[in-house]
Amino acid sequence: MSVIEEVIAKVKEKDKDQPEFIQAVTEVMTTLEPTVEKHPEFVKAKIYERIVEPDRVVIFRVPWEDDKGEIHVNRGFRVQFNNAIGPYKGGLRFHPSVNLGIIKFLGFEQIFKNSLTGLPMGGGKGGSDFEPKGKSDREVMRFCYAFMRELFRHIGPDTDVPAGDIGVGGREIGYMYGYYKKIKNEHTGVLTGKGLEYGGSLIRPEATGYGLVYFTAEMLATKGMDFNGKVVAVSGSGNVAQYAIEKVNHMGGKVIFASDSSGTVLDEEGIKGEKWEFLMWLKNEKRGRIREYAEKYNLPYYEGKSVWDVIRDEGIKVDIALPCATQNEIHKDHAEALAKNGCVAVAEGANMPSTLDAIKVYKENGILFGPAKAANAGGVAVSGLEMVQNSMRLSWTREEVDRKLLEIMKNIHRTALEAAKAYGVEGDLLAGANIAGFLKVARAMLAYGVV
Ligand code: NDP
Ligand code: 2IT
Repeated sequence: MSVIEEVIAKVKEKDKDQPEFIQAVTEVMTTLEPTVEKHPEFVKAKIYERIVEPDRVVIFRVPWEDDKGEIHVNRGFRVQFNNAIGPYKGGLRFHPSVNLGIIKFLGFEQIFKNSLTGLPMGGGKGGSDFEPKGKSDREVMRFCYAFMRELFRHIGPDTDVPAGDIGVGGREIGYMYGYYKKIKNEHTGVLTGKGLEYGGSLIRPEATGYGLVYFTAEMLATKGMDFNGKVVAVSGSGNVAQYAIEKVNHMGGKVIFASDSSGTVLDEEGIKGEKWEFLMWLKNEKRGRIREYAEKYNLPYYEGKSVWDVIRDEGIKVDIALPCATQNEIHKDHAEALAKNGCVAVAEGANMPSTLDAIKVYKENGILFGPAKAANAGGVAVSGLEMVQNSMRLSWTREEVDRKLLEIMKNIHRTALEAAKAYGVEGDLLAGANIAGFLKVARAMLAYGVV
């Protein structure tokens, strides 16, 4: 067995109740095979074994009171995975599906993603099995306070800097930051994604979606293509999806799908202009369902189906797929349907939206593939820029931040391609991103000795 196979086998045995973590480790580790031969020093220092073990995991009780005075108890998590190259950095997810394995997979991916941005950030992730849907603002506020009542002792601007993810947006960051500031009596950059009035960065809300489209444009350019006139499938209708749709429109593409966990709408005219504004209002102000978009514009709605189910079942042709909802939304049969219908590129806005089998199908069919840790790194990159602005106590303009974001996305694309070439897997963005992200962290770990 190779070193890599041994590491995967050990994780499968030790963390057998964590399928998503096993999947993420398998995806990263198998592509690191070419680094083993070139770096006996990593093998000797057991870097591969060490990198799959988090620095620490904090699990805590989150008791809170609803509007009727009834008490609820949720479980809180923060996985501080690796701080070799900077303070732990990564989002918080509030969703009923959250468990240790999901937070570990996200934290593990974050190590390599953050490394790829070129900014000094380690990898971490956290969250809770709390369901924000259907809760009043006051209930969300009490939950966020209760969550921060424990989390505050584990984080800090030079220690660990959380941000948003599924179920955590501007509202939640506001409540959590307000509570942290109150109990610590400190106004520091301990969270990113803050409001503009209290230390947030321009373009942070847009960053993941915009960055995804910038990255995809780089991928397309390698084949002499661009977004102009392309039909695009975006899944989800949250933060990442919303700004991905906006940027595809800017670039001359047409987005014909949006979805949520209840169903999918097909809008063959494209989600643009006043319709995009309505989507923003529906999801961010009203906090309604995508079904209401279909009803308002009298469009086909597919209850209980994902975007990828609809493409498969209805045989709909799309040129580009941008999954922006959640992990493992694209399975093998979905990927086969995309290939059959002429899709040329898949770039991941969500974290690990493609199963390992789906990724194989992309490869076999020559579909350009932009893996999450490269394609969606724009969000955390602008979080890094928010940290810089907080430290300097100044704020950059929209144009400055957007220009830096574009530069970073281009750089990630180039770095991944160069690493792929240097390690004998030319053109493979997945392997290249994993290798490039890994090398920086591994070298730092090596420099520290055995800690
Ligand atoms: P939001 O909470 O804003 O939106 C999530 C969207 O995905 C909603 O439309 C939601 O539908 C849908 N969704 C969530 N869970 C499921 C599920 N289990 N099945 C089907 N649909 C689901 O989150 P974000 O837009 O921030 O995050 C989307 C993805 O992007 C996640 O994978 C996240 O990890 C990743 N990401 C986010 C970044 C960020 O900066 N926010 C940065 C990098 C990656 P519903 O409303 O019904 O729940
Ligand atoms: O998955 C991710 O990169 C995020 N949710 C953003 C993390 C961050 O710290 O901005």
